[in-house]
Amino acid sequence: MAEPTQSRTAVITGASSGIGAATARELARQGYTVVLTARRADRLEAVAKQVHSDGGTAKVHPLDVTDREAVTAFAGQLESCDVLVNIAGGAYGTEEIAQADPADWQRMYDVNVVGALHMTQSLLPLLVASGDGVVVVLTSTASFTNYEGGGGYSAAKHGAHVLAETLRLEVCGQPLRVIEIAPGMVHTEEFSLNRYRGSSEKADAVYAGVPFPLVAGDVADVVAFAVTRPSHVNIDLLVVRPRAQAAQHKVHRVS
Ligand code: 8X3
Repeated sequence: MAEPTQSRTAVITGASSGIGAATARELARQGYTVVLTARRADRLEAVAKQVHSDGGTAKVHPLDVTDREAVTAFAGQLESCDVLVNIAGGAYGTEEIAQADPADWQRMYDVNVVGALHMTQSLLPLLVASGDGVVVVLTSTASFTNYEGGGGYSAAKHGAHVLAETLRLEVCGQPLRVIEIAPGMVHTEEFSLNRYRGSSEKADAVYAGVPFPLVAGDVADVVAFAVTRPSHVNIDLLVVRPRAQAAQHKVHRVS
């Protein structure tokens, strides 16, 4: 059974939409005070409203995780932090290596890896001081495999996986759990749209005919499950895919 979560604080990055927003709502439902961070203040306010209407407590803090100074300032004004959920991330472009824009690769590395590094480093003292801290890194099945046109994203997600694995080794013995959640195909509002540079036709084609791809709430449910285990239980890595996706290239579609 999960331990009581009264008055514990969870900071969620990428909380303005998709998996981040769903995770914030789920953790709030489980009794956490959630601190919502992402760049878009208006979207954060909308998520906070949903949390409040569910009966939860949410605070909003607009933040770009790639901006080190802003992250340091954010951490400096937090009184406590028990859980950090690193969800901010994304894929930009589907070009193969021969044509890929290095700027896209840089951007993906910055948000998926360096952003999580900034947040984790800055909140580590509070997480350890809580006596039962949890760091979640949301990676991807792309952290463990490669596919054509996915090189930059996969490289970044491999990096995020390394961050989680290395941190777990380095903090062993301290009151801190490090959890990696690696989802496969998740149909969210923005992920594929960003990857396909705003083409909804191409973004929708990714999920065409797939009976029940995962949705944001499915992943939020898994994150909340992992976070709310008793404090001696560390779920190192949890891979979650829709039943229709047996492997990256093995997707069942119906016409
Ligand atoms: C996204 C999963 O299958 O698009 O993190 O690489 S996939």
